[in-house]
Amino acid sequence: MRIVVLAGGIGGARFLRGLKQAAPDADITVIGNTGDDIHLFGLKVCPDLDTVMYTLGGGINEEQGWGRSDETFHLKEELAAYGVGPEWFGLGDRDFATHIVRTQMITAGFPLSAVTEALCDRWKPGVRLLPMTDDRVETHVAVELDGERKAVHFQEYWVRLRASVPAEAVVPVGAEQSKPAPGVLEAIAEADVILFPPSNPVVSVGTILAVPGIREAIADAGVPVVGLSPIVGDAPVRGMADKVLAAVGVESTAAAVAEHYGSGLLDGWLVDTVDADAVTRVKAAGILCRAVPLMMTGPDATAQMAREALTLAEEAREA
Ligand code: FO1
Repeated sequence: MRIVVLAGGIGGARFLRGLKQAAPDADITVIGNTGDDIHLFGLKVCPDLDTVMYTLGGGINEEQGWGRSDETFHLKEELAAYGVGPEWFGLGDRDFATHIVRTQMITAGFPLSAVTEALCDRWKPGVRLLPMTDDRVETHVAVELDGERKAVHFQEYWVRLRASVPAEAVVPVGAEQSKPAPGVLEAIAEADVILFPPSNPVVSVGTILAVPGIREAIADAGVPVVGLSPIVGDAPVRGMADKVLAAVGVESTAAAVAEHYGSGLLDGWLVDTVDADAVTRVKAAGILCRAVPLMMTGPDATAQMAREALTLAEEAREA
């Protein structure tokens, strides 16, 4: 079975670990969000691609869900000693190696998709990891700071500001001019099922869908598209999805996110058991829906979620 997954960072990566356990023989292609990418210290950092690669490759810092395990921060300390910032983004020594290799290859003229493939040669994530595009797309957030309205890079909003101020707007800068990376549209066209994991619907899945051609390819793929709600009990399971959902006028509920994606895209939607009352509303939007446990409390729980998603996809295929 060929499965395509649109993944952001921590939630998407953890879901993928469960999907691999639930469907060990499946051929999984991950279309990774690159809107979180940031250029720091002359290096290109790709948080969501790295989180998928490290999580599935066994190098992730499990508690954090990002960055490398067994990290040290000597480079970060030395940079700070020189007064070279920013200090608010925690790049570890091991992680720096990934960004140096990536930047070296990009400077040599390799596209991000080729770079990602090369990095995955080491990590062997057991999925094909494609960036959504090889073009530069960076999500910026419009905020009101000290009485003035400004746009800050997503990472500054997320990490330095901890999403403590309302997001007035979320803009994937460069998305309109970007094109799907090699292999993305082909993977979607050849997929037997397409999954939206519990990633941020605005800055992760939403950003991937903002690359011209990807949303249309998924809508026209003619195979089941099933998503899992990142919102449980009217709150994001992790992160601050509610802050960016507000920016796009979507209430922070499991049903509202399904409606936001729409029946033109989604055939099925899983909500957590605490949101069982949302099932009727989601079905009324023309999307199959089931309430199952959605807390990724461990590999087995996550694998069960993935099985539920694949089951719902088969029901949608028959419907
Ligand atoms: N998240 C934080 O909350 N604090 C950090 O200092 C931080 C550093 C960081 C470094 C590399 C990397 O790949 C991810 C990092 N993240 C950090 C997480 C990152 O902001 C998020 O994983 C994604 O951008 C959103 O999914």
